Amino acid sequence: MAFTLPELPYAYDSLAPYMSAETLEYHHDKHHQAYVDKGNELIAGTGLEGLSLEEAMVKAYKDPAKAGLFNQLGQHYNHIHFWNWMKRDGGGKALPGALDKKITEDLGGFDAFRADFIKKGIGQFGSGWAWLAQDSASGKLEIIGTPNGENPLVNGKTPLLGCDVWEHSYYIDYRNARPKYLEAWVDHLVNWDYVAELFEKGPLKIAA
Ligand code: MN3
Repeated sequence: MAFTLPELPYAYDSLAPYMSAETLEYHHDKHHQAYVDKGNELIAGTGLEGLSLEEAMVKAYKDPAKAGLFNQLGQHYNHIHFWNWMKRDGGGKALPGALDKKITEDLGGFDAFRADFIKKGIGQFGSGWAWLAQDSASGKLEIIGTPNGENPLVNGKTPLLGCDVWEHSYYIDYRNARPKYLEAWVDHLVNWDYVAELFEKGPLKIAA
C-alpha cells in the first residue's frame, strides 16, 4: 500500500507566532510530500512494499544498499509524529502525572529535561532531530540526537518526542537562531498529551 501524506491535525495558522503558516505550508505540503513521493518511488520492487512503515523503515536502515529509501521512510515516519508533537498553546511544564514522574526519575526533572533536550538540538551538527526516547529494553528515558532522517526506533528505542532541527523547520521564522526555535518549541508548542499517549502504549519493538 502506498504511503500518503497525512493532513495536519490543526489549521496552518494555529501555531503562530511560534511556527508560522508559511513554515507549515512549505514543511508539510512540500517537504513531507516529497518524502512520501520519493519513498513510494524508491520502495517499488524492493520487496518491502507490503510491510508497515515502521518495519520497512527499520529493514531499509539495516541494509546499506537501501540508504536512499531509508532517508525517505525515516523522514516520513518522523514527520507523521512531528505534526502531532505540536499543538496551539502547548509546551511548558504541564505534563501528565505518570510521564512527569518518569522524567523526574530518569532525567532529573522537567528543568533538566528541558535544558538537555534544547542542548541536544543545538548540538546536532547539520540536519537532524532531538529526541526524548525510551530504551525499549531497559525502559529508561534518554535524550538523544540523530542525524538526517534517523530516529530512535532504528536503534531499538521508542520515540516519545522529537523536534525537527533541519533548517526548513525554523529558517523562515527564526533565520539561523536554532536555540530560539528550540526554546519556543519546548515552551509553547509541545503536545504533551500525545507524548503521554505514546508513553502509555509502552516500548515499541520492530523486527529488523
Ligand atoms: Mn522536516
